[in-house]
Amino acid sequence: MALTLYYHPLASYCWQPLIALYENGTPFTPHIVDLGDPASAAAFKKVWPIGKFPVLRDEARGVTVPESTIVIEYLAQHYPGRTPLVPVDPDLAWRVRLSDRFYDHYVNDPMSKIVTDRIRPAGRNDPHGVEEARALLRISLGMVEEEMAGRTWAVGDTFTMADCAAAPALFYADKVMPLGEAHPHAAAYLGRLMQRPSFARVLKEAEPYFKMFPG
Ligand SMILES: N[C@@H](CCC(=O)N[C@@H](CS)C(=O)NCC(=O)O)C(=O)O
Repeated sequence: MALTLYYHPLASYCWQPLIALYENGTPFTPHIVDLGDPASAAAFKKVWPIGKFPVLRDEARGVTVPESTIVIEYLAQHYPGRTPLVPVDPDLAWRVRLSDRFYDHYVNDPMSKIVTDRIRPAGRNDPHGVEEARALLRISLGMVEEEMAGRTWAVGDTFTMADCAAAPALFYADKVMPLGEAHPHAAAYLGRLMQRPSFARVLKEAEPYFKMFPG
């Protein structure tokens, strides 16, 4: 198979290309990377020395594509399917890219900061950084709540790359800062995302690993 996805089933950023691949039924070889296993980590760093996943390898075109957003852009361009995840309309396209950036930088990143602080070695925690992350996440979730009051999907009328970014970000944000009654529209949006077959499949496949989630 031409496409190989290097990923871990629990990793939030990896869920984005997985959702995209499942949306379009794109065939690929899943390659699970275990960063806790020195051999697996070393082999992965030969593919992408930065050592962060997801990374897509396309043997047919001889390219290695890192970064969740760029993987989805690449798939949309070279392996399009029934769900066009990046709109053709240029104005809709920049809105989708902005929303994708928003969910990555202002929801997923602060959520990840809060989660990864829990697995730092004793005495190496960063309470100030976590406090800043919680403050940013509070603002971002407030913005999502306002936005989703009048929308079904993140941008426009259809499921796009922005929803691929929102799904893992909101799923895990809800674990560290429960959306609860204060964010009914964001919570309803997360519910819609979880019912989407592509994301439901990602969650099902992550189930055996959820016991590894800290907290
Ligand atoms: N900007 C990157 C972020 C990727 C990222 O941070 N991935 C996490 C997993 S969700 C990772 O590789 N963590 C392992 C590490 O940082 O060592 C993207 O969008 O793909």
